[in-house]
Amino acid sequence: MKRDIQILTGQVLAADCRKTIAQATPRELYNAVSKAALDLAADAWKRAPGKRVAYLSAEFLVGRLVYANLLNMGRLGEVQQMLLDAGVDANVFEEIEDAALGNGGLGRLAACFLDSAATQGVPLDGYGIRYQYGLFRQYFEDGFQKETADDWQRFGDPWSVRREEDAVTVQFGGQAVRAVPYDTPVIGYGMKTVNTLRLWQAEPFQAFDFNLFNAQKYAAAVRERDAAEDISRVLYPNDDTDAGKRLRLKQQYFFSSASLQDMVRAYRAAHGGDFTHFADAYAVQLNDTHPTVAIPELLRLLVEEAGMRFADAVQVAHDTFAYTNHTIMPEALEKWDQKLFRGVLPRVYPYVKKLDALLRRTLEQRGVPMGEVSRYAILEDGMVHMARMAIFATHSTNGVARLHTEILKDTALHEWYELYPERFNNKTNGVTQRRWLALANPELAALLHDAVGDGWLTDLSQLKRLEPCADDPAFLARFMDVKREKKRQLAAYVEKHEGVRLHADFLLDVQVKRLHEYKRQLLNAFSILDTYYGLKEGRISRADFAPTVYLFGAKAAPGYVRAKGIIKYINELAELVNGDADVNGLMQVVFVQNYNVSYAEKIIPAADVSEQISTAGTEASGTSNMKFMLNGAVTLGTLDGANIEIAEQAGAENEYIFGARADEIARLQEDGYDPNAVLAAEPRAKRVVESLVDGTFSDGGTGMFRELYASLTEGASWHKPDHYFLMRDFIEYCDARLAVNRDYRDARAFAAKCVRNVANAGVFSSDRTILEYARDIWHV
Ligand code: NBY
Repeated sequence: MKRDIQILTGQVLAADCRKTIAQATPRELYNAVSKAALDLAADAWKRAPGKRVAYLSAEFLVGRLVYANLLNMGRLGEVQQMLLDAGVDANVFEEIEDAALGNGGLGRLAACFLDSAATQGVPLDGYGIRYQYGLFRQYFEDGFQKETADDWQRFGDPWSVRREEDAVTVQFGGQAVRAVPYDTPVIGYGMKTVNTLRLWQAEPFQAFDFNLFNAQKYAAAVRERDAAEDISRVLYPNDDTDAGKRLRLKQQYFFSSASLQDMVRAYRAAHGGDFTHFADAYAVQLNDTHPTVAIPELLRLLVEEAGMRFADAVQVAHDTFAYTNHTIMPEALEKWDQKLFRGVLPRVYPYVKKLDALLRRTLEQRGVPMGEVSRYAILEDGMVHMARMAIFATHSTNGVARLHTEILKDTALHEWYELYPERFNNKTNGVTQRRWLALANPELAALLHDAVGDGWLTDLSQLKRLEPCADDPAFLARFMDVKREKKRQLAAYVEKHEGVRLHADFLLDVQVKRLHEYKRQLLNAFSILDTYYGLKEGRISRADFAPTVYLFGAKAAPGYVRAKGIIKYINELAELVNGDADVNGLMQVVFVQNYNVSYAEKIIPAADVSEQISTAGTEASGTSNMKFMLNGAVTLGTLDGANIEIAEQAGAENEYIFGARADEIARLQEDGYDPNAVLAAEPRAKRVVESLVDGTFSDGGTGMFRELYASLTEGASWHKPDHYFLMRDFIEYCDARLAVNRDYRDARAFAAKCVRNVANAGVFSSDRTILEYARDIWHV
């Protein structure tokens, strides 16, 4: 019998705060609705027998849970009606903070995987860290990024349950801390499966030292507590390289060890002390190298606590673990100073040494020449090489898009591919259509409902049936109505949050993602400036130009000075363009603050053009590209990451592809590339690049723009000039952008392209991805 969530909510509110739904504050309502829903999910939240997958990830960028969970439970409509009846705005929960326990694509992918596994009935649990503070909140002051702490639990955390009884001890050298799990149900669509996201919180054994307290040594009295709590205090805000910080290594070991102890304990309870069949009970996926220390930790547990021989333990680890690589950037391949590693993890280090020795013996047996060994060794030049350990000690290494996996095999990890070709495989990323279509774009979902039914909610390939609608004028008219409505909603949201009135009737061109040189937001800005000059000077016809909003959203890692310089530059550009009455009817540049999952849910459905302009060969996959496609935007992009597969699925005629391909970039890197030759030959390129230093814009005296200029024209000790080939692609990019603009004026033909994108987005569901992992890697 279906229980009434309204009655339950009313009961919780009455008990907790003696209020009715109409009287409750947003936070009280949020807690009551969440508690009521959690209660309704309780019966389904049981552990099924059989093999389970543990997805180990330092990041889960889940965003706001309440609407997504209600949607999957089939309760969203009911709750919206309940709020309406009580005279409460259905968007009341937009005040609730996102759970931003991740940086970007890698963390969001983990969250999409949780949703897909639960929906597809794959027995997968997420394991990670319950950071007290998630990714910093961003605001702009005079166009510069500023950061503040993200206290995401400010309104409570009603979706998690503290499991005191499952706490474990994690030992670092002389320090022991308690790892206490907080479990959040992961509710599959239709609620047939409810999996678990288990996040560990670090706590002391003793809240404070009473003797020190009595001696009035207050700081010393809480030192142990602070040192323990520091471990899960805050998410590191870098989305590329590890800073090599001691606390970061402690975080990695903290959740890896706690998670494995959890599995070992459950295995022992179910199967006794013989761990030879551990891999039949658990598959453990390592989300990048961040949890790789789990490998020597399992070896340690098997040898020291289960009495296994080292060689047998290695076999168990090999069968249990699999590794996903998310980057080919050589500087991003994680390594730790050996001394630091040994100092922090003295109990684990011996097992790393044994693995390294085993690797060296294996290389010798396989006839790898002595001179080559240093390219493979786990312990080499004073460092512990995590990716090498992850490839050597697991049965699977996968990339996240076809091109990315090919680059891993051909170059980045070529030597490993030669040694273990059978271990390498591709799993192209995906996104969950529940959050990114049904929830974010109910208007488009309703249109799809009428056209092809609702089967796409759990089988996205059914969108293919939409293809004929691209030729149906009535359908296209409705599609355009939806876009208009989503732009109107976005404009209202942007006005509220940025105080800027966005032109809702303009073409909407969007680049949202972390701020990185390789993602080339600066190229986008240069092209906007070139368009601005073109319009002002008559090179581009005003009469033919479709008015355009250029929207950016991006956080820069707080220590990434160049990325922060690019943010300032774009904000300066926005001031120039938006302040010029001469172009106000044609262009608007908006950089929204604090771009996050919830903002993405507003922006992506409204977009016409998806900017995916990374230097070919640098973006492993991308996932926002898939979210835009699913919501009917065309891709303006390079042949990089999953863009290639997107263009292949939708047909290249429905995207705007430009620029050097990965093979050309590789050739230029080999044979030499001279951006200054482009600048000399192409006045338009020269002019926009010079804007960094000729007084067009001000960096407030920080020298940031001059440094950016130098990075393009001179390079630095660690890289050549224009490392990401902006000048190589500049004119082609501007041309492609103008082509989009021209095509947009035929609204119906453009809408048809958009609809063909939706119709062919089926393979980019994370349901497809997760089922491939389950079949090929986890065998569940
Ligand atoms: O992973 C991203 C890739 O750039 C993107 O192309 C891909 O689609 C996505 C999912 O596969 N990588 C990413 O987001 N990486 C990080 O966020 C990250 C975070 C921390 C660290 C390194 C990378 N770290 O070393 O601490």
